[in-house]
Amino acid sequence: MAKSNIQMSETPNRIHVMIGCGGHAKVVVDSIVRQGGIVDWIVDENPQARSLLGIPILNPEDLEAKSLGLMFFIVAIGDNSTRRMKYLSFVAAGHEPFTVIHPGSIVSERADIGSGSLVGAGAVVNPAVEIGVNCIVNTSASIDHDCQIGDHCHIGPGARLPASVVVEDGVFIGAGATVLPGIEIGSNATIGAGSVVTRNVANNSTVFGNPARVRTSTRPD
Ligand code: JB2
Repeated sequence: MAKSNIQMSETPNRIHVMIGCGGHAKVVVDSIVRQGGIVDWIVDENPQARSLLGIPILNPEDLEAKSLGLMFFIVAIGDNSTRRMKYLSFVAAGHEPFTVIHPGSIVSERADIGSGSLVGAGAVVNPAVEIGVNCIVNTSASIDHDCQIGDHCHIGPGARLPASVVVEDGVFIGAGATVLPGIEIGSNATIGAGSVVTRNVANNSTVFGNPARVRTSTRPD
């Protein structure tokens, strides 16, 4: 069942933190506020950062020093590997990821959205879709029936996955790309913006163009 797992009324004293204070963080804060949630603190390693959209920023050591106990968190960093690393370290420390679904998105009750993921404004997630943990379904992305998205993926703004597309962990699909029905995209692959993907994509590959062609592969499959 698609739903946010912000549970403020059940755990009113549990602090909500967001990791990251760059461009993507602004989008995530706005989505959280629009769904009726709050962010108590932002955590970021940039020592110059003081606040974002009125929310105070702490560096990780200051957050630790506050001894706030177990927290709800979301990682608001676009880069998949950085977001994955931060997510795993917060989970390992016992904190609980929360999911953010912008109220201006359309998400089927028959879709599954993993914890710590964001579904942004104008995005559509149709029935029988599974989305893993710590993903970004960015602004106006469209994920149609029976698609399976792994963990730590980023489906870029306006990207289109018409049906039954399989996306493994850590994949980045650039803005406006289209992946044809039934295509499989291997883990940590990158799909360039505006590409049309007509063939399966190997793990760790970078493909782009129409039709999308392989440009690099950092590791043999
Ligand atoms: O280890 C790290 C790290 N730790 C904290 N590596 C990187 N690259 N960044 C780290 N950060 C924090 O993430 C930085 O201190 C900074 O606050 C934030 C990255 O901000 P930036 O504006 O560079 O990127 P972003 O992830 O917020 O947004 C990117 O991804 C979005 C999806 C941009 O490409 C946006 O245009 C895009 N919409």
